[in-house]
Amino acid sequence: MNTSYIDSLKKGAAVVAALWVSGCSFTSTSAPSNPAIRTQTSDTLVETSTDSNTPPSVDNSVNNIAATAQDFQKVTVLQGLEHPWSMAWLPDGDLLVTERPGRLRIVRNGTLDSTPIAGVPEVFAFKQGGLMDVSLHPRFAENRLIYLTYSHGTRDANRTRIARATFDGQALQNLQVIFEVSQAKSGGQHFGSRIVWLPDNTMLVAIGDGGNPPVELEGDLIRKQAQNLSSHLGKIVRLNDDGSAPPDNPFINAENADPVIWSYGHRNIQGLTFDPQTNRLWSTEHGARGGDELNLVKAGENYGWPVVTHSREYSGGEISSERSRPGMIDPRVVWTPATAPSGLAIYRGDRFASWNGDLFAGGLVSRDVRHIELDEAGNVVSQQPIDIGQRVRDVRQGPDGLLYILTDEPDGQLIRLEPVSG
Ligand SMILES: [Ca+2]
Repeated sequence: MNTSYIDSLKKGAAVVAALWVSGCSFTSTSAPSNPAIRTQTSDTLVETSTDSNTPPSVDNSVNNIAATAQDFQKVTVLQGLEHPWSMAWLPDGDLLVTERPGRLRIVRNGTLDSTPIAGVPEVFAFKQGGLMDVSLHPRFAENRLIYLTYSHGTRDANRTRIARATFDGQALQNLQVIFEVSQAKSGGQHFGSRIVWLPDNTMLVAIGDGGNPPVELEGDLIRKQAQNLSSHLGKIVRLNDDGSAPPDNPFINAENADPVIWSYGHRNIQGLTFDPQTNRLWSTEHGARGGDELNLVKAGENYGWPVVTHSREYSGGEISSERSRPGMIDPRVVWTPATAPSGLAIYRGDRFASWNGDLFAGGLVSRDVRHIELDEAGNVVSQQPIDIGQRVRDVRQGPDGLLYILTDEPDGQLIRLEPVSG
């Protein structure tokens, strides 16, 4: 990161309006580390999402622990974004933001350009679907490649796609679809589709299970595809940058398994982040009614859905009587009631020294960001809500070492958390 890069970010910072500022000081208590903390919050949940719920009775052993005191303020950087979904910084400090209805916006020198970027593919914008993730190729400075995920098709037949294009600073050129989910589905639920790059320049992309009952595929509930290794539904897939399967994928030689599959048994991952310092991949996944999960994801593993789950049907009935099973990986955190987690960042920086190595998970229904403190071994030792008061769709660490938040609203905001020196 060079000096001019930081300078341009600071220039952007100078024009923002601080709509509200609220310092927050965490009190400190202690508790033993626990690899699977089940935390109940006192938040009043507002049911505005298809993935909202009321709490069933689950074994909530509350671990009310606080992180090291860290004063910070929340600054509204921008507003007027229509259901923003994801963001990615360009090397010059400008920021790309997707809007779910199908627009790619750009923030130049701190100001939202009124003209969306041309060349975005036509998207199926319905319910949870539309234009979703945006991500830069790790070697963007050389190849100018940008990756987008989006839903494509109709209400009767749609699927998640990944496309890449070169960005010339004004428009996308040479758009190419490099991947699409193997089977079409109906309805507007559970598309995934976060992108994360690994150090070897392969990409991981989360794909949702296709939807809730009564949505079916091949005569059975579509959610069962999460356990079908020949389907992309309910998986994390690992791809080369051109969409092909890397030869060292876990199921590359398995019979009747799709070679791009990295992990399986996922319902709908909406937060995904890779920590290069520990080589750990973290995900947040929606349950139905309760049972949202934080998972530490490893290649080739089964994360259980819908065979084991803490979640219940929206009607209240059991999805499964099993919460855990040998050979399936238990979540590190279960959120009941659901937070509807979306957006996940591992913080690696020095602007918030006490937050280094911690996770920050947005919540659509909880309208907050959960600060999840990890120990060296990756065990969750505490979590604290940072109230945002709006549906949180994405959380990212900016190149300036600050945390940025997108809110999923018709007039969505870009919010920044900044440290306040005591
Ligand atoms: Ca699970």
